[in-house]
Amino acid sequence: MTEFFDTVPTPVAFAGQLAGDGLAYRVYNPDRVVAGKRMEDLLRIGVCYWHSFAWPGSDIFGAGTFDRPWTNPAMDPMDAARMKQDAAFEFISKLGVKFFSFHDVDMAPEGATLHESKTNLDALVDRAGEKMAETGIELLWGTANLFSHPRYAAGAATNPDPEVFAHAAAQVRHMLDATHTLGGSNYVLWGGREGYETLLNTRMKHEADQLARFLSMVVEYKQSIGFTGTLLLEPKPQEPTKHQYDYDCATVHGFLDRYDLAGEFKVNIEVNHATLSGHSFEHEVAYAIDNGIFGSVDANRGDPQNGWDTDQFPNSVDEMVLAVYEILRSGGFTTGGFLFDTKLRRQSIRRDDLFHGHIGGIDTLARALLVAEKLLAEGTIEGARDERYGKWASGRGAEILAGNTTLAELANDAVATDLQPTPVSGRQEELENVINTAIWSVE
Ligand code: XLS
Ligand code: NI
Ligand code: NI
Repeated sequence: MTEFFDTVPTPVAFAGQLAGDGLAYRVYNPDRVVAGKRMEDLLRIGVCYWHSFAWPGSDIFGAGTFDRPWTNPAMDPMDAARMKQDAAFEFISKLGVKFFSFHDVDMAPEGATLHESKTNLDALVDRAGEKMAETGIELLWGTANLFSHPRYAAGAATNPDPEVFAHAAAQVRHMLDATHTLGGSNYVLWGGREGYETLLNTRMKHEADQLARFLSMVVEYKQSIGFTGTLLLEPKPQEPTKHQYDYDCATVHGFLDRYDLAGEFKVNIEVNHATLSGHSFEHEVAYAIDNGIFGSVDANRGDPQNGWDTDQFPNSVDEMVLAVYEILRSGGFTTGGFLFDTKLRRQSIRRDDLFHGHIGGIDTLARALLVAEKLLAEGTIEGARDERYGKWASGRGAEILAGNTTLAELANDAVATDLQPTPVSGRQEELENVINTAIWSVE
């Protein structure tokens, strides 16, 4: 078979800090043991099919710029899909990572009918299964594209038309089947059109009820086919829709609780979506972990000057390290991983640019992981947190938490003893220096 990435003859390997100009990992060493596990098993890196292979480099002002021959409309769509699949598996193998993710329409062309779309997808999924068996590559998650086609302009599960809801059900059922067949670790639902453009034509409560019905049906179907992967919702505050219902982790968590869906869904947190919602990435990760809904991560970042999803490759250890610290501290991923839902810049038109983007991002995550390991081993951050809340472990603090005292009793005691609490330092600058010292010193 002719190779698409022919300037990269062999898989990218770890070469350490002294690596020359060629494609090599400087930090990411799959077999290196970190906090008792192999780095590869902790990071669980995945490549996304859509931005890396299906997207031609177009934007809202201009056409595709990338060298992706299978996007040529003159090609037979199934031949094009097979060519794209060959390039995708070649890339993932040469990058030397374990996982990938795809939407139905990334892998196979939509047919004129749902039946034809299903036949197309089944053929490509079978072929993907063979390639996975040959290469050892695994599916991190599958998902259905419920946002590109004009039928979904007013939403999928939250569409005012139940026929659109049913169409979405057909796509999700099929992609759940495909994900199950391929042994996927998770199934993702990102509600890009589940929201509104204007309240003038929108019944929010009605749409929330519809969404909850849809998700309940997904749970029921998942159980009926024996799929044991994790169902994930991917929060995002807006874009493409003005307001999206899955705004952030806390909003999703409240929704799941309200509709008795807690325990059935976790979250797939995207760095860029976290910052779009006005939070830091580590805030979203810490919130999800604290509330038992942490699932997986889309590692792509935004640009602080832009208010949209630029989907850039992670390249700042500073931005990733506190989130990676929380993930490691809580025991790491179970079924999740770090998916590169990343886009090249539109001018990055060389075929090997896709390697440079991923390698830099993976090295950044690997380094953040080493820093997190060091911080955990040192224990300074956890020690400072323990000390700060230490008074809750006994005496008055423990009594309050155990529910053994009333507001009046506390008040009486405070007055009688003339309580004069002594302010203590939050030590923020000192702790920030602890993080930087670890970033600068880790090897
Ligand atoms: C878009 C989302 C999307 C999901 C998968 O902003 O990140 O790519 O991850 O549908
Ligand atoms: Ni994403
Ligand atoms: Ni995104």
